[in-house]
Amino acid sequence: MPFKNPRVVATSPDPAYWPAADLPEFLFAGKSNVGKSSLINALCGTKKLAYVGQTPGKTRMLNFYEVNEGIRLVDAPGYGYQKTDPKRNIDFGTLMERYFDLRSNLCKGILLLMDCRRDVSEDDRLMKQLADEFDIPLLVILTKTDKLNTTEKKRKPALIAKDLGIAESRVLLTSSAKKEGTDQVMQRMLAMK
Ligand SMILES: Nc1nc2c(ncn2[C@@H]2O[C@H](COP(=O)(O)OP(=O)(O)OP(=O)(O)O)[C@@H](O)[C@H]2O)c(=O)[nH]1
Ligand SMILES: [Mg+2]
Repeated sequence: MPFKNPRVVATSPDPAYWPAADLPEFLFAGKSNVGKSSLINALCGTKKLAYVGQTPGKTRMLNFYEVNEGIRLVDAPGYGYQKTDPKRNIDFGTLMERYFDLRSNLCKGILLLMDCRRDVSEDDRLMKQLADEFDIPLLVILTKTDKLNTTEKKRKPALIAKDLGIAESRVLLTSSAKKEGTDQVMQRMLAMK
């Protein structure tokens, strides 16, 4: 069952326009094009909530979505995408700094998304460090598992967990395209809120 009654509550890089600090939040982070917006849509049972694009860098600011389960999903821009428009966009580091400074106490989990076919990047490691620094639980979501065969699906979580130095139970496999693993992600989020 997807999250109920998903709605956009804010879309801005400016904290003045962010929602009141009154609900547990989950931050969706990861390299550009990894499937953050697609996963949010899959969890919410819609294709239209978060903007999904063919070219990297579609999500440019923090997008806050609220669901009836009493949590907010926060869609972050992807890192590793350089083409910022200086007039309209602030860089990823500044945006994350703002978010963590103001809302790290609200953030009950960072969902660090990684393409299941790739290795851990330096930016992924930095994100993990941020989670440690602010004492926020981390869930690693390996995305696009429809691109992996069964053997690789079995192997990959342990490899990534070892590389990042986290428990294998913190690594989940998902395919937003096939709606696989999404129920498990929701259950974990609700248990963390
Ligand atoms: N095969 C497959 N493709 C996927 C899956 N999830 C997302 N994609 C594709 O990956 C591309 C990027 O998806 P987005 O959800 O926009 O990724 P994002 O991480 O939000 O990207 P940015 O906002 O640019 O950082 C799109 O072409 C999606 O259709 C999946 O589970 N399987
Ligand atoms: Mg996006």
